[in-house]
Amino acid sequence: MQLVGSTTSPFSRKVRICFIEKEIPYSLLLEDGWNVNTKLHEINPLGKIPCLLLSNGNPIFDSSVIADYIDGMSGINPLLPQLNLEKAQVKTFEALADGLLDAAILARRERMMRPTAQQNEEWIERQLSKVQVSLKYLADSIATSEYCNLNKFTLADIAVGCALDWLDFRLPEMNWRADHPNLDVYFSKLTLRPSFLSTDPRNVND
Ligand SMILES: N[C@@H](CCC(=O)N[C@@H](CS)C(=O)NCC(=O)O)C(=O)O
Repeated sequence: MQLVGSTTSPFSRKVRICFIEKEIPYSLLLEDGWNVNTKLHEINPLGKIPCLLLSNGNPIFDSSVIADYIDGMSGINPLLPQLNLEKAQVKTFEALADGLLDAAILARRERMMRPTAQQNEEWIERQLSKVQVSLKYLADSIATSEYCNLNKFTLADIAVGCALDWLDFRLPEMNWRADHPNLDVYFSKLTLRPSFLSTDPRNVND
């Protein structure tokens, strides 16, 4: 099984952490989703990473579907609860973390791709305000808990941890710790997990 992804993509990181937590071997085929010459659309019509290639060559995307699939591959260290409502709550955290990243990435790409005078500041602000509101929602929901859901490590924590760390990595000026010190406490414990340490996007250059 091959995961087409990158070491800096937060969505790729989310599924890599799932593989590690579930102790399932995989190989990472490096691909930059933003490269203009990418051939990604040949395996994922949306042209995005991550994309999981099964042994028969069939693709599975996007990251949320891949994460769910990985969790179902083995009974050890379940990342999604069995109960329908609890599972929906975990997946809502995942959707929030992924959506926060979508907005933050859109804002960053607008800044990166155009000269300052041509950037649409209103668009950037619109995206960044989604990030701010989502961070407040996360801070209020997690409060002083160790995990997002019922004091148990789940996919929700993987998704939220990847999103917070990506903000540190790519948009450090957002400085979410200043507004939400409780998220800092939550995040500091989470990032001590070997699965987070071994997928730190700062450790490689690509
Ligand atoms: N909803 C998708 C988002 C994936 C995504 O946005 N990946 C970025 C890299 S971090 C990408 O490949 N972007 C290329 C593009 O949008 O053209 C998922 O969860 O897998």
